[in-house]
Amino acid sequence: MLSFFEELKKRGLVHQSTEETKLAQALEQGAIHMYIGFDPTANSLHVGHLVPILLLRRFQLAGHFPIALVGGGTGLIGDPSFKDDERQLNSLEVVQGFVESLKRQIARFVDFEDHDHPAILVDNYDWYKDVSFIDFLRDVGKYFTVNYMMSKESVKRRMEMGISYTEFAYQLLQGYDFYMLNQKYKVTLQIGGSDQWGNITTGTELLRRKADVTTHAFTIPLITDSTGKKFGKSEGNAVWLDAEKTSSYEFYQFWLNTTDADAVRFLKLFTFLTLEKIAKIEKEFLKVPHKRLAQRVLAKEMTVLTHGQAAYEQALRISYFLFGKTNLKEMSVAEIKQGLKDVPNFKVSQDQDKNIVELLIVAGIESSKRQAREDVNNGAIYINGERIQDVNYELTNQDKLEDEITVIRRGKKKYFILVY
Ligand code: 383
Repeated sequence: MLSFFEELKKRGLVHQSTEETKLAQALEQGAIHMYIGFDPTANSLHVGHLVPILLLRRFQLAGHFPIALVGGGTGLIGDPSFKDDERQLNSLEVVQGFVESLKRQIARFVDFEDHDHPAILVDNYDWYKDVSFIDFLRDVGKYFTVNYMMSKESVKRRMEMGISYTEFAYQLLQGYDFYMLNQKYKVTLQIGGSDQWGNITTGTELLRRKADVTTHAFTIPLITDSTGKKFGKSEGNAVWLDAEKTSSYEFYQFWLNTTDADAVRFLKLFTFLTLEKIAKIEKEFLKVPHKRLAQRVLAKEMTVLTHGQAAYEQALRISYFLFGKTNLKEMSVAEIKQGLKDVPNFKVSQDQDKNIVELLIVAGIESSKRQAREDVNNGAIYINGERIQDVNYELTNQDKLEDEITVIRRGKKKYFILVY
């Protein structure tokens, strides 16, 4: 049997670490407290946060005590790590709003109510709101030279462009958090993405210098796709965990679109399927890659984890519908809208002539009457999934789904929506 740490390594979850034998030993010797931090920079986390969030869960399942830290304090400052520009400061109210959203999201993945191994949620604003500047400089700042702070890769790249004193000081805050959590909960391990190595080691250093304790740390590799691009964007947009920002259908599609070269690696990084199970899936997948078994399993696991079983089934239904396999009548308008988010919409006015040929023209679906008639005659036009071959057809209220829209399809895949 693989040890827990060996398994994490095999899954590709470990990049840099403090002395590995000591870290592996600490994990074998008994339950430890570990933490990962998330700054409230938006009202939702995104797929780039998933590996760390799921790591909290992995530690919990392995019998350790995970702590999710939400940076209500650090979110007021702004982490400069590998950021090209200085951050815009958000107001306290805005940051606190983000904190609440993040807490709710994290609770979906990590169990704060578990009897034996409850996870813990902390907000570093709880200690920063009362720390005085004088005390902080004396109790924390004194342990570090500016030279040490400037030597971090994450800060160095900002030296030419300029970095405010505020953001420069950020690493001391993250360092102090590790110290605080060690004092409060005996936290001995901090994890983060590889962008966090500098901030994390400021913490292990502070603990060594100020409290004479040895603590551990490791980072997760930066996840890139097989072309070397940073993971987590779909057509240039972030893929959010909040279904209001990225619908569960889009979320499902994002995973389904994983390339063959990435799919198995992503199963190891993101899902809770055992490595044995993943090896079996890989074998099947490699025999018939075009069936996309690995992508389908990945999309299912991730959608169920993030949005639940019902949302996954809905996403499947929407996909089938787009491939012409689900009857439109079995779908709600909300579902249709998710599936057809990017198709052209046309607002039909009250006094619009409702003849099919006329409508095809005004809605910009057809460019000429001749073409419109020809397509109708040839059976290329569908209204709400039903072929209409009569050029004299008049749309009525019966063609409105939930009194709101009509779906027009031309040919196999071209969709349009009429809105009333
Ligand atoms: C704040 C206070 C701490 C410890 C950590 C923090 C947050 C940290 C940070 N993390 C990123 C974020 O908040 O900025 N300074 O968006 C991301 N993390 C994790 C992981 C990651 C990092 O939340 O690499 C991706 O998700 O570390 O970019 O005491």
